[in-house]
Amino acid sequence: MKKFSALAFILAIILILSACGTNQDSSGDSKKGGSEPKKTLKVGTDASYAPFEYMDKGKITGFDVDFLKAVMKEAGYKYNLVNVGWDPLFVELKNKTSDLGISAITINDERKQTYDFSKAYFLSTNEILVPENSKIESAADLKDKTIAVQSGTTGQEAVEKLVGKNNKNIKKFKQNTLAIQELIHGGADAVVADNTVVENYAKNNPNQKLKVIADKKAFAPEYYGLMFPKGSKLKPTFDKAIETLYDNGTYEKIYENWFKVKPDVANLKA
Ligand code: LYS
Repeated sequence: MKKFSALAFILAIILILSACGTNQDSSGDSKKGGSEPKKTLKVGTDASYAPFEYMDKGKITGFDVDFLKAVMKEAGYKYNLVNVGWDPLFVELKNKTSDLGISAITINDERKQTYDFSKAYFLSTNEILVPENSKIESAADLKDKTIAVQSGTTGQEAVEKLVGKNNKNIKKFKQNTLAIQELIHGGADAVVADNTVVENYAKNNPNQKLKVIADKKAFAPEYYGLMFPKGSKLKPTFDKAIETLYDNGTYEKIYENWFKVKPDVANLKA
């Protein structure tokens, strides 16, 4: 009798456990049928960098936002996208109070020491935004000019390389939109930021009479990635999801929707 009830007990446990497994699978949360329920991820961003992430009618909108949605669907995660701001985003990921960040974040060696990155998902480079009548023609002309940048960006870094790290002519702002406002109000001669962002601004605000200057010799190509706390277990899952979006045409669709041209997926995958 005792033996029987012990057996029944074990059988009951096995039944309960396998029922849990089925539950997980049928919830549609997990494509791989992982044994642990997936938590809702907190994703940090700086929603002042159109067209990647910006506020529109109270909602965070942009290419990154659509890309993130597709990646999360593919990876089988629920998430909350939170506008934490640029500098705080790095703090959040360092302290692991966010699970990942998406914010037109350039993958570079310095950041790689403290954070992990996904595969690349966007090709970018810095460019110079100036008034239409500006005499600035290249990065070399930025010497002795007042330059506005978003602090803690590769734009700031590039400008420091050009004019010296502690140069007083560099004005740093918490948001790129504030750097552009400084230019418009005459407090700066130029803004250096990601090409897509400055081109987007000049095009969408024709009455501000701005133009954009590219300088391939001064500004190197950069790639955006999702940024994770160092050692995050999420990286392989998200790399795989991004690869799938490249292969099944979803990435191309989202990209074309925002930029009206086809992306160079082969280059991004390389
Ligand atoms: N891509 C640049 C960087 O990672 C600028 C990003 C700014 C985002 N608000 O530094």
